[in-house]
Amino acid sequence: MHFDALVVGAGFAGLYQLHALRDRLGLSVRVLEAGHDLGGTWYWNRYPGARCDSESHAYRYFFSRELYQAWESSERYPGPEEIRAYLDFVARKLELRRDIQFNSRVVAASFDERSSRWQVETQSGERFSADFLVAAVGCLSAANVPAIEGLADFQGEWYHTGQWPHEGVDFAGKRVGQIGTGSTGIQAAPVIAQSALHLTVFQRTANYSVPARNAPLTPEFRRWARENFDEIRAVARSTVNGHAFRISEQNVADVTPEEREKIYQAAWDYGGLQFRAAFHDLVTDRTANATAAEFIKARIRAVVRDAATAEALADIDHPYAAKRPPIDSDYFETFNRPNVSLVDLRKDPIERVTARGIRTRSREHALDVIVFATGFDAMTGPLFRMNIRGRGGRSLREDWKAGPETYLGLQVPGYPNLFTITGPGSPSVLTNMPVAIEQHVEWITDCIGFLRREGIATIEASADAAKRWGREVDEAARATVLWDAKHSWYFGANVEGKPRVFMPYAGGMHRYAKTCAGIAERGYEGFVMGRRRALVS
Ligand code: N01
Repeated sequence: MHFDALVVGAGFAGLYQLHALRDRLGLSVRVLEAGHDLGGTWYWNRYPGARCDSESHAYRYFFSRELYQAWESSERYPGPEEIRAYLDFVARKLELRRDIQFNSRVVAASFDERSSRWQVETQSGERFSADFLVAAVGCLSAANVPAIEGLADFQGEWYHTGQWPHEGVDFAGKRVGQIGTGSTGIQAAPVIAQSALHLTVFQRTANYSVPARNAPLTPEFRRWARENFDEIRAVARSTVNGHAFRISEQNVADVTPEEREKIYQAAWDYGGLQFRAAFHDLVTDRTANATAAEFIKARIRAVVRDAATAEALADIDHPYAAKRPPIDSDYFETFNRPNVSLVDLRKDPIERVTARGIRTRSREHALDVIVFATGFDAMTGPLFRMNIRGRGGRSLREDWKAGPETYLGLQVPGYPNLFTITGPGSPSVLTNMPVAIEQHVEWITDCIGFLRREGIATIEASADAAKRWGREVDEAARATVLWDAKHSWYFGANVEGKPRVFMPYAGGMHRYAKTCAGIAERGYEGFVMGRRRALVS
């Protein structure tokens, strides 16, 4: 079956890409989705406590005022069910489902140079071809279960948070071990602890967290959001991170220590990712950052009653927000429960999983359930899973052995007509994702529209442009404290054997969007265009 464009993935990115290519350009489009339904990350991530860290009035599409104003969010942060309901509402409004094929995991995609077409195969052996292939596979969709010796011997149940059973997991009366204290683990632990007999949290790297302060949205706020669509969108599209809040223009050094504490306290009380916006220079100045780090560490010590546990939780070895900063609902408070304990893996590392539980250096922890909140093979993993092959049969996995090489995170040299929405080298995971997704979808749609109008068959990033962009991605990260946390998944450090390359673009969403727009205006500078259609035999 041939289509003008194939889109892989039916999350935020795939749905909007389908709408844009089909309804704006009039292309024939098929979306291939591995899951049984739409939702992308929110289809898979149904673990206890799962909730978006972006606020509901910003975690939406902004491309249509009508869509925006027709949707009502119920809480400050939307949960997976509400996000899936929202995406279903969008899909119904735009009649998207008829062009989406579920249960269709792409297992191979190769570029045929003779026809300048992509040949795509799904797990069930179905084959498709297309002029354009758009990977809308998300950045965090390839679950990372660490290769801990002995897992096959474990007699209990185990789950990865990113592949959570749809029917849920009953923890009542069970001894649960949770490995991982990233954004996911920090959300999951308080909820698991409520029903488990005992929860043991295995912490490798202590982490900052700020209270989310989730709450139902008042009718006044919902009305305000509806009526202020233009302003909310303008803010989200003009900040470094795509969120609908402004970042303070004040630097830490501009205020007295007393004023600083008041500002942090107010941000703490307000809750959420806005804590990072309390001062202008928190992610660019290490001295400034240290004041935020100290403030949070002091809160941890104040909340957690057991001194040794408090010390292990506050023993954080990287600047605040150098790793993705979680937000929580009673995470640190959870360690005051009598049925919760913490194992500091830096002092007492895991040796193996046994039939009965997890053995650390000092003892065996008997468990009925192990929860892996161990994150993802981020950014490159979802692309590798598609076994992408470009010109001359070259493989993406091989080409990226030393780290991803892209131009703007949108295209890869040697892979014509392949677009990667929020690919490595773009702001992606450092932003409120729908904003980054919309910018990419619109750029890709404009680009394909341009190619069709001009009768150009192929577009491909030049190797030089990709090299130059790689240096910019590197320099942008070096200018921030994100460069300091070499053990973060931004560097691929959570997956054994993965090259340590900083993957997202840390120069800011607004600056990036301007760069992309300028490149398009200058006739797609840095891209190589292929033969005109008329010449294709
Ligand atoms: O994954 P992570 P995540 N032994 O990689 C530990 C987004 N997100 O699923 O730090 C022991 O951050 C690992 O330890 P260390 C968000 O972008 C969004 O929590 O590598 N421990 C770490 O503690 C986020 O950043 C939302 O030393 C091991 C944890 O597992 C991203 O998803 C919610 C280990 C993994 O943390 C990923 O978050 C949730 C091992 N072998 C997530 N391997 C919302 O918006 C790994 N760890 C709500």
